[in-house]
Amino acid sequence: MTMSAIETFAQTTPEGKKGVNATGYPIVNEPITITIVAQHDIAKGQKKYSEMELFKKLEKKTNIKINWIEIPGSAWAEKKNLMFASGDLPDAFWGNGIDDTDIIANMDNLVPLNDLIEKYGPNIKKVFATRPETKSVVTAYNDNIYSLFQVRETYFPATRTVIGINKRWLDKFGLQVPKTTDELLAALRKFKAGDANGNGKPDEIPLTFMYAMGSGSVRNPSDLFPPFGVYDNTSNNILTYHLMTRNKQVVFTPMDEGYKEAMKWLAKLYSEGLLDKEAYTNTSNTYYAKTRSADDKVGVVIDWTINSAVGSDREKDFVQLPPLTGPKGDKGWTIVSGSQIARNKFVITKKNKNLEATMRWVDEFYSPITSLETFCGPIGEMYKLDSKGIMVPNEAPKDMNFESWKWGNTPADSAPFAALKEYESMILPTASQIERYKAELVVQPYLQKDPYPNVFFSGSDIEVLKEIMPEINSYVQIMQASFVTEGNVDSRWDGYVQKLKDMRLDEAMAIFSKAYKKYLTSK
Ligand SMILES: [Ca+2]
Repeated sequence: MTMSAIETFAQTTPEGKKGVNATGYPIVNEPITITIVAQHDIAKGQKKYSEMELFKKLEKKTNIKINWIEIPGSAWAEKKNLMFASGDLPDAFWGNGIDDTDIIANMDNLVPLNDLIEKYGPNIKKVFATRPETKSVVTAYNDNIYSLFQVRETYFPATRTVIGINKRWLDKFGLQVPKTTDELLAALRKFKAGDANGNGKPDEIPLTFMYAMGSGSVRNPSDLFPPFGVYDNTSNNILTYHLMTRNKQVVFTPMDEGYKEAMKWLAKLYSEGLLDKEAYTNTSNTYYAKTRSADDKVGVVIDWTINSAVGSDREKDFVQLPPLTGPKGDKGWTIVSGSQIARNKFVITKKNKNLEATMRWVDEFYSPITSLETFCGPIGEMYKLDSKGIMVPNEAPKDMNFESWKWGNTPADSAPFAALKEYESMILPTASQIERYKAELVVQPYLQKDPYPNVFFSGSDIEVLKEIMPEINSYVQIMQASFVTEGNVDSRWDGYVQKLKDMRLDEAMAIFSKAYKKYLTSK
């Protein structure tokens, strides 16, 4: 921590909560200052939080001035730890820098927010009522709420992948867009055997993907598994990869019968030369060299959008593959649990002498219009209101796309807010939101019903999961590649399951089930 930051902390807000209005504006009659620490990397051309119009508007309305201390990601861990260790704390933390472990380790320094929300959080309470899962997500295992949440639903997908299929190739062989796994298999066989790109060489790659965890999982084959009854989520918290629920029971997908069937199906594709030989070793360089090749080499691609897979020039040659029906009639699309609802976006410390005013201030971010301005961009600079009062996006300045423009004008994903689905009538989407949204509409009727939720583990449970799960996850990853590329899934399956048990999977599953039951009762 720098000296200046410590000095800033020393000038804490004035004592006394007289003059806090329970409703209406301003929130306080006499201006007050609240010190907030945030992790914030500021790219060239972007603004500090202290310079953003959004916060300035709020200061005028509420009479609450924010003394922002913005710390870059590179210095964050050290400075944050020092603040907690020394007790030299701000009034609140904002954004993405606080995680469950920080909260568990520092509960004594944090203010439980339950009563404050009840009395001074009318907007938050409204979101709790319409989205009960938001309350579950922020409720710790001791029933206290230590942090506030974020909801990203307005033009934001609940899914990770879009699958695209080469329409020129389908047309060449007189094929319809496949609706079942069998029809897809038949199409891939045609692609391979029939010189689909017409160059006289057997250079077609009927299906390709790039297997990765976390944010890289947008190019995974996971959405080819729901036809076999499994939803394999590898997108968020490394401790809860591969979990789904079925009939209120937690399932570890890589041990499920459906996953085994999916492995056998992919192994068949691989053995027939229909799957990219490098599907499990591709890097983004090798992947995009194939998908964006001018030689028209690939039949089926997996990515965030078709455009991101094949590029703007070839996008028109591809159409989206709808959810396929599997051999037993199963059909679905994986929901990425935790990408739409997240916790730990705002935390109040025991140093705060203006609890009521602080809660009223942050509650403002959960009003519909402030939520949209926080998530999408402020009215005035980035959006204008049309004659019906609908937010319409302005053109981004030259040499800047709308996304990077947004990051310079609003905290967006690093903020507490609730941009709900139903607010889509209040705002028009941007061009890239429209593309992703259209793809989402195709899979929406078939979305996974009960993904494993974003549960709150206790500190000791997190420690156990950290011991067990990363190792299991790497074993599963290696074995998926092995099952698909080497086959013999049936004969090797029992040994694989036994090995997972030897790696203490049952112990982890007991923790997952306990946390899930707790989550269901807090809902
Ligand atoms: Ca060819």
